[in-house]
Amino acid sequence: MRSQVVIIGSGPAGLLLGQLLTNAGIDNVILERSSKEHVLSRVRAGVLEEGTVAMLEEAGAGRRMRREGLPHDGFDVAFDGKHHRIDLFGLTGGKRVMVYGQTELTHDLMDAREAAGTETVYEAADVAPHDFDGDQPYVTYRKEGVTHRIDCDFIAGCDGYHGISRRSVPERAISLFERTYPFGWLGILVDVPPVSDELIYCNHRRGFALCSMRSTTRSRYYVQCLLDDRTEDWPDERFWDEIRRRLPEDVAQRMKTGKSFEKSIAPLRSFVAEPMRFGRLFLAGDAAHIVPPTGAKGLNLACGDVRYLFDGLQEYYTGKSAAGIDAYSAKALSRVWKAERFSWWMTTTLHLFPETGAFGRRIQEAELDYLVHSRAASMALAENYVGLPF
Ligand code: RFL
Ligand code: PHB
Repeated sequence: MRSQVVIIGSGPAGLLLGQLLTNAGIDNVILERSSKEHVLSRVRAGVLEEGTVAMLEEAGAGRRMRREGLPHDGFDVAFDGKHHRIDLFGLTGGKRVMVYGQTELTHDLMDAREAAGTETVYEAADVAPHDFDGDQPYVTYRKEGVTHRIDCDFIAGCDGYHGISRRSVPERAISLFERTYPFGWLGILVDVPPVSDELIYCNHRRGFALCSMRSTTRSRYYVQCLLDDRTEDWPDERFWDEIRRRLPEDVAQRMKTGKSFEKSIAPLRSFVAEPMRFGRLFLAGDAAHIVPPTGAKGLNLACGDVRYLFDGLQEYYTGKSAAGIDAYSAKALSRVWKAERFSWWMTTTLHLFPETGAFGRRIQEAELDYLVHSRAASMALAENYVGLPF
């Protein structure tokens, strides 16, 4: 079998790239290790930048998001028992974000792909990219005990942090940059109305907390937890008790609680692989970089990579120029590092780092006080949060 582009992974990066390629008449196949149901069961991101929203629309998969997504013009930063609004719309000259779950976005892109009749192979085992340093790359995989081979022009490694694409690159050809944080996020989903119309990011002596949502009737809440905590350590009663202690009094008092139907713990990590292109293999999304979720950047960065990669591939096929794909890695990394910086900064400012001691705590207090009382500092936060331009 032959396809112009083989995409490894059907997360947001792979699906969005696939849909843009299909619409541009460039044939592609997605090879996904898991089942469709498994991919759709992962609860992750919730905040989309305007650029991401525009790309979903460009891909023809934005209709439900426009109908059901919640546009947000600001969010609150809470500390020291008080909360302060960051007016995203006012501070950025009219930009906002869209609250719409990654699960829904993935669903919409899968539906669009099915409607277009483009192939996805789910439960593809032992996917392996080959010969991408030459000009006749191919990908092999196993399905129901049979080995298959797809010859292609290009391979897009959109298979996330644990994928095979990055690990297929010889060690000497790749540089890795990494920082891990000494805590995780415990997140729950619960069908009660959100405590506020907008998100609340909260710094507290007991640790970070975040109030987010999926709809006007479904809340998504997080608390900073220990790295070795397990969900069994956190029955709902403990979770509600803890998040209420961290939030400002007025917020804690009006918070509606209920039985959670999803609970998971995620470690926090900053990670970048350089470069993002190896001959005819391109890495995009979490396969190339990870940010801690505090800045809500992971999914949006994946879509930013897809912007540059799709434009480059389209230029290659229609304009007969390799300039776009040649510039891909440098362009993507320049944007990636800015989002890495922002996510690291937001994480550092809002979480409890016991090892930094009393000095670290005072610096954090000064940073937060400066942030909410200086228009320049608030503007810098807002500009990064709504997303730097592509
Ligand atoms: P994904 O979503 O991990 O998809 C990769 C896909 O590749 C498949 N795969 C393979 N397929 C074939 N062969 C192999 N060997 C394979 N290995 C893996 C996997 O099964 C999977 O289907 O990567 P992608 O597409 O790059 O998308 C990245 C985003 O999912 C990620 O950055 C975000 O979820 C991060 N994130 C957030 N991002 C935001 O922009 N805004 C947010 O508000 C936000 N909140 C979050 C987050 C991530 C979180 N966790 C759990 C890490 C909140 C949390 C708690
Ligand atoms: C979420 O709703 O899951 C969410 C929102 C904002 C973040 C991270 C996660 O910064």
